Amino acid sequence: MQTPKRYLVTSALPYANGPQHFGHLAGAYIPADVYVRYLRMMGEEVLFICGSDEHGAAITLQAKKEGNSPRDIIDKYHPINKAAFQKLGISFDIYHRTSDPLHHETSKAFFKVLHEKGIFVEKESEQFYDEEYNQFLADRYIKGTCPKCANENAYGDQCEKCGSDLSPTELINPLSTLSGKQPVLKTTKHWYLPMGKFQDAVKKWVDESQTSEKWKKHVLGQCNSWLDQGLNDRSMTRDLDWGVEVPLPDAEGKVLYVWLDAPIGYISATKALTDDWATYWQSEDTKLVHFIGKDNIVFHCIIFPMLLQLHGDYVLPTNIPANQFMNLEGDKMSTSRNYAVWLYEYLKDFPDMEDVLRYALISNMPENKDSDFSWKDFQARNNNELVGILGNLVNRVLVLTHKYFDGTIPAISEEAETAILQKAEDVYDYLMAFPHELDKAIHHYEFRNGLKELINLARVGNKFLTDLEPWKLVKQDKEQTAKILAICLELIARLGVYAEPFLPFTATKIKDMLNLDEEAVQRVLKGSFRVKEGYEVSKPTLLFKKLDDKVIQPQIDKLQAIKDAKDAAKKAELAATDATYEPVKDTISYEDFSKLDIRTGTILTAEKIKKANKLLKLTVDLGFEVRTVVSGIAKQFDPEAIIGQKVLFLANLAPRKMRGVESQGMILMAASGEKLGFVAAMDEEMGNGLMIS
Ligand code: B3M
Ligand code: ZN
Repeated sequence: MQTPKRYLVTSALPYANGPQHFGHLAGAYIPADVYVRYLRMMGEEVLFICGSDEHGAAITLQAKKEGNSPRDIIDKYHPINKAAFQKLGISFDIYHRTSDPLHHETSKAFFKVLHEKGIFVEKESEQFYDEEYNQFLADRYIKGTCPKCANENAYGDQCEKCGSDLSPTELINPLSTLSGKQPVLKTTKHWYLPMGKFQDAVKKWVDESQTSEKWKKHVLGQCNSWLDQGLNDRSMTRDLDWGVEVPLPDAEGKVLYVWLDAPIGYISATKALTDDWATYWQSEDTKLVHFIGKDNIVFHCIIFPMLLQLHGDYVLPTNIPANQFMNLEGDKMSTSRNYAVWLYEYLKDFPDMEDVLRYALISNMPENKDSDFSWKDFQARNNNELVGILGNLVNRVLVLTHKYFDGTIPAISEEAETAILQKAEDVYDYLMAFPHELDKAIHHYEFRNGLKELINLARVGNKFLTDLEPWKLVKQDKEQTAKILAICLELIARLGVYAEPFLPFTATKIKDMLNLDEEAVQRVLKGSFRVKEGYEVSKPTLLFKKLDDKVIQPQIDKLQAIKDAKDAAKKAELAATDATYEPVKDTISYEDFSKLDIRTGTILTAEKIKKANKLLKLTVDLGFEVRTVVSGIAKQFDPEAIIGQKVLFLANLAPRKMRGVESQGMILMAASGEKLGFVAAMDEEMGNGLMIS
């Protein structure tokens, strides 16, 4: 795309079925907010759209759990989430709701256009039905064992353990979550999107998108893997009594699939915000960017774009910079186990510390791989970086300006000016380069790096002060001291301005203390802000305060208690099973062990071997070479599912022929009876060919 005329930025619409936690915030809301605030600051035209996703089984299941109606649920959680986002400075232009009549109208009209174009395929099929509750079961109402990874808690549409996309009939031992009983199959009619038919156009768009703005590797990887496997028909309607009614005469009791109506929610929210919505959604020079978590990639990168293409008159996203997941104290966040830090809790326990959370989450944002939030890291970042570097610099400079000059910079002679400017060269170099580096980081969706640039600027300021020691110099040369402080004030002004996207509350405080008005802010942005004689600053108030263990430890303890409960439950479960373990083999010497050449590797390709139902033929990248092996894992793993899997590989096992294929080594597996698992607790980035010793 040429330079865009306007930006349309969306954050995933959270289900209004519960409160939001740190993981959500770091995934789709903070990054979008940093991006949008930066664009606004640079004078771009931008709309920032979000709202509650109020349909789907996520809502009805929660209603059942709380013994309330779906309406009660959404009316309870919508305001909670809206308020938490607002408190944390997430600057949506609108936080809409998909239960709004305008959204229902918009979604119905969208569906109708596609229906009239003859895009959907009507199909009768057998679907699970709960005879006790007299209702068809939406995918999420069915649980069972995943056919790909044997996870016993897979849902009818997806296994959250291995990420496989499933259909309910694929589940082994499916059970209704309503009655807990085995459901029966019954015929029903639905409208399907034949995605296979339209996938080439999506593929073309995905490929071409990369020439204007490369997508993140993990996003593109997921898209290509979906497209390479070939897309299946996907039903766009559901048998459910909660959602947007299907606008057709023969569709009573049916609603639109939630993943059809939810993304249309971005459009209806824009409509609710402005009459000018079509300019945003239907002009080529709009840059549309969706911020989401990685579990939403397929919907935003394939299905919704396909629907938009088929509708025919909408812009498609330029980028979908999905984030990965954020863990918590080394463990996966989990709503069902209550293992998370909820935003409303944080806001209560840490009043007036919104920016500290933003800082900690951005510093640790899972931009390209999963990350981990820990309270110790939170504390350290607050104490060492916000208090120790940023707050310290601002405070020192303002205190000194008041102490020596009553808060007003005096006149400075030319010699004094030149003398200090020579010493400040590094500072100026950094000041000049900084806006470009920041701009690059933001436009590449590298918010962690952007924030690093900001804090480095404060580091440079601190070093400048420490090197030049104005508190000593002041006794001999007041003019030079004034110039040092003037330079520091210029630096702080930049911090105040450019902190806005990241730390909006702090940015305002700094700007207020420096008495920077809008016109001065503009000069800072143009790089032409200079502190001259008569420049006046207010008395400083502390920007951040130290957090001590007394405040942090209870948070750690709270999470530890949840972990302990989980471990205890696991132990009890193990004790209750009659699992037997192989006895430990005879002791060997280190020399014996060292004969094994075990390497790290990655599975490159996998295919079934004809007429051998247990065997897969694999190739494994060992870094220094690629090996072919035959492995007896076909019953447990689908070939497509294990491509890219990290493995440990016995590289010096004598080759042998199996079914006509020479097997050149062995993949190490953990085994218990028929159950098999890969043994490779390796970092994503760990290379191939490393020796295990
Ligand atoms: N509500 C899923 C989620 O919260 C879904 C996002 C909709 S975005 C259009 O993860
Ligand atoms: Zn699975």
